[in-house]
Amino acid sequence: MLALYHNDMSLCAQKVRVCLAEKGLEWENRHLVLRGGEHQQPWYLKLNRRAVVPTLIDGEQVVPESNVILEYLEEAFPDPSLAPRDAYGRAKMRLWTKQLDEDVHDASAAILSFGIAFRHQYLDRGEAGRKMLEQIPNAFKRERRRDVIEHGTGSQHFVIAVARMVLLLDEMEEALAELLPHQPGDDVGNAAGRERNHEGDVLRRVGLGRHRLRDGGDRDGEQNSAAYGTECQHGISFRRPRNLRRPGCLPGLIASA
Ligand SMILES: N[C@@H](CCC(=O)N[C@@H](CS)C(=O)NCC(=O)O)C(=O)O
Repeated sequence: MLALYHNDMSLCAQKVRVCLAEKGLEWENRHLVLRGGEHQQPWYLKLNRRAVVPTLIDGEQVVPESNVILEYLEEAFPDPSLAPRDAYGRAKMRLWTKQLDEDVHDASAAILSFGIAFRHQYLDRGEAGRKMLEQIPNAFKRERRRDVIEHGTGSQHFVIAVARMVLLLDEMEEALAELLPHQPGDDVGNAAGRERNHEGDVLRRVGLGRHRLRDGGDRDGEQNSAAYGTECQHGISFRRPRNLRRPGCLPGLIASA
């Protein structure tokens, strides 16, 4: 029987649980408490040297890395298939999963979670939190995390992560739009309205409502202003790499270079 070391809130584990469910596979639940550092224990490092979840166990075989696990499950349990059948379709699929490993998950999604929420758990735990940080095996990840725990939304990594996530959402929207039939009522005006809604959604999702960025009135607003200020302080600016959206969708955060 399959077993999965995972965590309920983990994005990477969710992908695998969805895949297991879609394929109707039984699996043994081996839940790890990340805030308790269970994933950093020596016994788990033998299964997953990067000290992260998920890890799939199939008999004697140990498979870490969520995207690798998904491909493993697809090959080991091909029915029902969840991947495109043709080579080009699979290439396109891998272009999406590759982005997650390159810079979307660790350098962006995790940085947003830590900058807004999880940093408080580390800070509240004092020495124990510092120890957990020091035990992160990957030095790039450790130093990014150290910075975002210390500076929260004011970390330059947080600002970069917001821009990276917006780019991903734009690419997803573009890909999804290609699948949707053209609506008869579509015109430039409607498209602009949808675009504004999309931008508002993105900003709200990362806790950076546009109005808050501008007036910074409440407590969150102050933090958001801090993020904006940091962008200026670090001199980071982003040019939207595509002409899909009008420029300046994230005022202040994404400025033209
Ligand atoms: N590239 C890995 C990333 C796994 C990962 O970072 N998992 C997170 C949860 S989504 C984790 O275990 N975080 C604990 C930590 O970084 O200390 C994968 O796709 O499996």
